[in-house]
Amino acid sequence: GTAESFGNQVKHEIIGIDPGAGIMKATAAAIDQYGLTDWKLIEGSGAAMTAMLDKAVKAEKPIIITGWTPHWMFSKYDLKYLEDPKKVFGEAEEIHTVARKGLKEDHPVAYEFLDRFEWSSDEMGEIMTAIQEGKDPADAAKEWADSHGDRVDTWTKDLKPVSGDKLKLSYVAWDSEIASTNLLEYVLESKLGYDVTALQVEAGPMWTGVASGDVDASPAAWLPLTHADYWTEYGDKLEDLGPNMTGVKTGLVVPAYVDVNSIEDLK
Ligand code: PBE
Repeated sequence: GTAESFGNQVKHEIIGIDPGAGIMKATAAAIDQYGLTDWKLIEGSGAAMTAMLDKAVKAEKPIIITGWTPHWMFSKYDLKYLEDPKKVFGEAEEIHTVARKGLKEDHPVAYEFLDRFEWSSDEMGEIMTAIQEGKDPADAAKEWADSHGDRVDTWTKDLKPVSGDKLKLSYVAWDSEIASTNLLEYVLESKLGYDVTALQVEAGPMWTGVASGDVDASPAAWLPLTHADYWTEYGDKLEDLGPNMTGVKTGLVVPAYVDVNSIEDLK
């Protein structure tokens, strides 16, 4: 049938990203729960995955990837999520900001800003698209912040800038998190007077850094499902500042021209 030939065409390979990403665990669970015994999940990186997607779409070839929203790939290409009737990829996912314990006492201004910070996937999409089109991430974040002063004001209103206090953020090189972290870094530095280091790390170290107190905060905690394992292990060793974005999503994604609509069809 259609799905069988699709599987053969893509060699039963799902193009994944970095092994620490929650979406990799969810995909392994999907392979298990939908009985996709022929299928393999290929490890790589967000950048390698989008490069392969770009190549496939340009050639109108079949491909299946681990995808998420917000991501610029959905505005650049005509893509669809495969239906997930077993809800292996969860529902009502959110991105939370997490902070180390004691941040509120040590850096109350940064804490208050990070606690207030929330935005929409469309807003993040504007920064992501600018970066994807070749802009340096720091410049893209600066231009967005400078042209959305009203939004920045709602997060920084009445906060008194500090003078050069050091602050450490951590994030993973996922396109969504590159956008959010660069925005936080710019606002913390240009509006609130901090000297920020943004450490690019793997997903595990991102969580352990905040839990151990080596890192002050991260805007990249996908909950409740995507980072559930990390949350179980580190949730009580850090502070959850709540969602900075709601309505986000992860799943298996194919180009719209692929004739498969549900994960169940991959069997
Ligand atoms: N992602 C993007 C991450 C969270 C942010 C969906 C690739 C993950 O799977 O852990």
